[in-house]
Amino acid sequence: MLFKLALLLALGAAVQAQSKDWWETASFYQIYPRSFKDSDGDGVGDLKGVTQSLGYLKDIGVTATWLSPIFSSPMADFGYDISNFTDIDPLFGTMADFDNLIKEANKKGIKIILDFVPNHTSDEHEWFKKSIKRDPYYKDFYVWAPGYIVNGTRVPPSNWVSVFRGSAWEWNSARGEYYLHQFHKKQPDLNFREPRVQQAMKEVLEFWLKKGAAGFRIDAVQHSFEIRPEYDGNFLNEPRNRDDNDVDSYGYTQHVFTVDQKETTEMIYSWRKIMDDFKKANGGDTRILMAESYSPVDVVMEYYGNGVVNGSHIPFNFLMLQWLNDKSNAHDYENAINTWLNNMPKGKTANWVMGNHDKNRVGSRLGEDRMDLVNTILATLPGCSITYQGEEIGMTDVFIPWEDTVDPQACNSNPEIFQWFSRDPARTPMQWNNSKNAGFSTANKTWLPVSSNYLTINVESEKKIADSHLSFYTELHKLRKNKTYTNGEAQVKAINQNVLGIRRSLKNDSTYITLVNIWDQLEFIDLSIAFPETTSSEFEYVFVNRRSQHSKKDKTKAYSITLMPKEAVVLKSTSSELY
Ligand SMILES: *[C@@H]1O[C@H](CO)[C@@H](O)[C@H](O)[C@H]1NC(C)=O
Ligand SMILES: *[C@@H]1O[C@H](CO)[C@@H](O)[C@H](O)[C@H]1NC(C)=O
Ligand SMILES: *[C@@H]1O[C@H](CO)[C@@H](O)[C@H](O)[C@H]1NC(C)=O
Ligand SMILES: *[C@@H]1O[C@H](CO)[C@@H](O)[C@H](O)[C@H]1NC(C)=O
Ligand SMILES: *[C@@H]1O[C@H](CO)[C@@H](O)[C@H](O)[C@H]1NC(C)=O
Ligand SMILES: *[C@@H]1O[C@H](CO)[C@@H](O)[C@H](O)[C@H]1NC(C)=O
Ligand SMILES: *[C@@H]1O[C@H](CO)[C@@H](O)[C@H](O)[C@H]1NC(C)=O
Ligand SMILES: CC(=O)N[C@H]1CO[C@H](CO)[C@@H](O)[C@@H]1O
Ligand SMILES: [Ca+2]
Ligand SMILES: [Ca+2]
Repeated sequence: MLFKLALLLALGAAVQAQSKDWWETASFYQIYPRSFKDSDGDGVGDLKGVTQSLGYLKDIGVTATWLSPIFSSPMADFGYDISNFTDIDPLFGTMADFDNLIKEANKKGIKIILDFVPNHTSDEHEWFKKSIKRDPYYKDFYVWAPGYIVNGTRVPPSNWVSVFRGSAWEWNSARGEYYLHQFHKKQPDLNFREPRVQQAMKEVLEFWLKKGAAGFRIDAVQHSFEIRPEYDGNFLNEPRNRDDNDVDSYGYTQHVFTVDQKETTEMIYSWRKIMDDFKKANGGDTRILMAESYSPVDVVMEYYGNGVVNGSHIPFNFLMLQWLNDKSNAHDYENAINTWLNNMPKGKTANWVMGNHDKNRVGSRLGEDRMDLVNTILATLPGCSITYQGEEIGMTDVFIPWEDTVDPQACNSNPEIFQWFSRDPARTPMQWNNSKNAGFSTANKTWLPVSSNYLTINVESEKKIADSHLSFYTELHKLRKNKTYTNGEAQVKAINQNVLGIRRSLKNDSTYITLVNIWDQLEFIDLSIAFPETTSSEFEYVFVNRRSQHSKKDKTKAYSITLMPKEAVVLKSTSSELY
């Protein structure tokens, strides 16, 4: 009897280990709603536009999306300045449009993740207005400090600098104090040391969970807490960075008191509990947290959990995005990828990110002829792949002159240096077809200009071409659903200076090998040097990019593989004995 029970339990555990939860193998897609699809011709994308495009997302293999903010906002930071966390901005539509989006997305099996922006609100939020008036409930909702009078002049509470340049402190004459804004001055920082703020934000999360959100992507988590104030209500200066003498530059100080305070991880754990409790109470699929933070690896790894409690299901992995550039070789790729895999706590899920609305596009950063290589790598690594809208069709940055620049991070600078800061080039409208405004909008003027390359780089045209960026992406994301990819082991190795190899294997199943030639020489590869188990094995080509001279179904021996410059291929073992 006991023996039978033990056997059943063991079997149960084995079965569980095999079947992954939806998010562990998801193909995520980031939608920047302003630039995705404009349904009403005002030049700005909206929720109805997203709903209309769900079929497209399904077709290309996307299983979950995360939407940049769609909430009420004066748009000083294009939606990251929220004036009401539980209402839809009219620019994007209505609550009914949101409900409809969820309904249609559910029908197609696509999860909708919302952007949660806890660090700050808009200065037009009711909470801030009440805090200014020292309303008894709201007075400590924000980070207020008196500052100093020096020789008759008022000076800020500390030398802290905003991410968007200039002092992070703004004087508010109505309250007679400074408030902290780590971003735009229209984005006052919430005070997470005030339990009422934590409660208010918990209610925001629960509101959207009830509305059907599958989880949240948490914005700028590392900025949530600041050091505690001094006895006089002011704050300690941050130490100077010797190599930056521009007082307005974010690099002027070392951010030891304004980012990565130890309370941050505890807060993430408490938000995770909200997700888990909601599922316990209401059933349904797991609701997830994706935490955005550009913190050091050891800090980010703590977001996963501490071995006792769980944290963010997916702390965004920005290592590839931050470490790789157009000079990187295969060893650099190996290092960026394995640093994450080797540091990740056992049993957690990896994720792979190469772009978002804050960074230059992959084709512009790494070279247009590397876009398919990058998509091949992201799709064949273990865990979640995360695509920023437009990367699947190979969109590139669009030059926006100073006069037309709208991003506050760039507008806070000057015509000489704005290009270093502007995030507009990666935010231009999605290119759907070769009609007016690339099919994005019927407006005469879109909020940012459409790229001039839209006649060829667009969804409709690329669908019809077998070796387009989009066809490759779609093919890879089908391949990714194979069991070896969803459940298998991974080994990532530079085969030489120029070629990266990714081996995916699963007991009793096919082994897959991704090979990408990052540079411009012809390469002759013996696979068994990197992956000894492959000696004398035969492989079949199951994916080839435009540079390849092979066709799918071609066979090759492991010891003699030729790769063209910038070629990307996936090989599949012809027998399953390789493991
Ligand atoms: C947010 O908007 C909703 C719907 O219009 C409203 O009921 C709620 O009071 C607003 N909340 C705040 C804090 O202004
Ligand atoms: C204040 O004024 C005095 C006298 O003019 C001067 O020596 C001192 O440096 C000033 N302090 C600051 C912080 O500017
Ligand atoms: C953490 O997550 C794992 C995997 O989902 C689960 O097995 C474990 O019970 C969770 N731990 C807690 C404390 O909830
Ligand atoms: C391009 O897309 C727009 C918006 O969906 C549509 O009105 C237009 O007819 C499309 N053009 C072509 C050539 O399909
Ligand atoms: C767009 O421009 C055309 C031609 O100048 C004009 O007739 C039309 O009214 C404009 N449409 C809008 C929505 O402004
Ligand atoms: C598995 O990969 C093969 C290519 O080897 C592909 O044809 C097939 O569609 C994939 N299966 C699934 C379920 O995605
Ligand atoms: C693999 O195949 C062998 C022989 O067919 C079998 O005994 C074993 O249970 C299989 N393992 C798995 C994990 O399926
Ligand atoms: C990638 C990302 O979402 N970055 C956001 C971080 O937070 C600031 C302020 O909310 C936004 O401006 C960025 O776009
Ligand atoms: Ca619109
Ligand atoms: Ca903060």
